[in-house]
Amino acid sequence: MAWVGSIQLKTTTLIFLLIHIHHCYGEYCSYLNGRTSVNKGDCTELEHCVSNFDQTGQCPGNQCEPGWMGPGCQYVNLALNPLNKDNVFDGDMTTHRSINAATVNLNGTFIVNAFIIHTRWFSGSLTVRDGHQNVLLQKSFQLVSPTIVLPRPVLTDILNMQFSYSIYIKEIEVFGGRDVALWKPTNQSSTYSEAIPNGMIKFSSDKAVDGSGDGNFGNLSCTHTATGHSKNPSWNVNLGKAYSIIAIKISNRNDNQKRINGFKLFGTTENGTKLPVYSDPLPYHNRNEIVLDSTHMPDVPVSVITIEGPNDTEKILTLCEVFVYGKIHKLS
Ligand SMILES: [Ca+2]
Repeated sequence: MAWVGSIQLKTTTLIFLLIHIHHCYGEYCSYLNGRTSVNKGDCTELEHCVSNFDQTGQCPGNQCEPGWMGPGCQYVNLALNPLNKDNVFDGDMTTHRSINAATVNLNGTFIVNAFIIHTRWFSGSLTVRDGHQNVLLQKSFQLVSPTIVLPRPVLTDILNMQFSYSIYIKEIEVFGGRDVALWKPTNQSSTYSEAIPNGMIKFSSDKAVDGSGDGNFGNLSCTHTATGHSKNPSWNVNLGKAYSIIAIKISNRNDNQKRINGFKLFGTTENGTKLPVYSDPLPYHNRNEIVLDSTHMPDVPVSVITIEGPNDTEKILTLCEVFVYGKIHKLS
């Protein structure tokens, strides 16, 4: 009887837990450390909060993971790139310096909507110019870590910021896009699967838009087309509507990195025209990620992104994530 009683107790506990989970999270996107993890059909964004986001989908105190910013921490920080070798642009709030001017190289031409200047206190004027010295903003502030929205989105590759005096700055983040491919419908020409003790694992096409760029193949967040196919492998994502694309970042695997070499990327317009966007050049070398900035992007909005695999001997296309940063018109 004691054994039956134990089963009954466990069953009761399980039912209680299920009711508790449903009560707490049923009406909202579920989350783990600020990442939406399940019920994603009801969620539209992946919040990159430091802690769990609240019931409105916003991050408490707007505290975002390094490299992310904006409402719900869903926008990418364009200042965080290898060309800005300065502790004002390293994504680390514990490093800082005192400056009266800053030049942000965006590593490509992007639409910029806003930026955040993380400082102790700033009471003075700020002038922001683009790479051609056109004044984009001139304003006085009395704020700690002001979020500054430009009067209109600006297409530029450089931002020059001039402060009225030297101020202590922990970080400058530049707001420039959101991943419009996240959780959108995907397809691939074939799918590789692997046997495990309790069934099969499929390295399906949706793993390239699950929000994780984890390059460890064993962590099950990368796609893989079937082996032994003679035709060129391909993968695509349907964005649902046409977006002006400002950049695409492809996360590659940590191993077998050469499989991405020689890929071709296309964008398809809403009227069905398939435009060549990028053709991977020779010679090849190993890459953790491939960033295609706006200089590669088509001039017209596209609604489908297609990647066609290399025509090498293996003919395997494997992608850990395809981040497609679409143009944003406003902050919310
Ligand atoms: Ca992934």
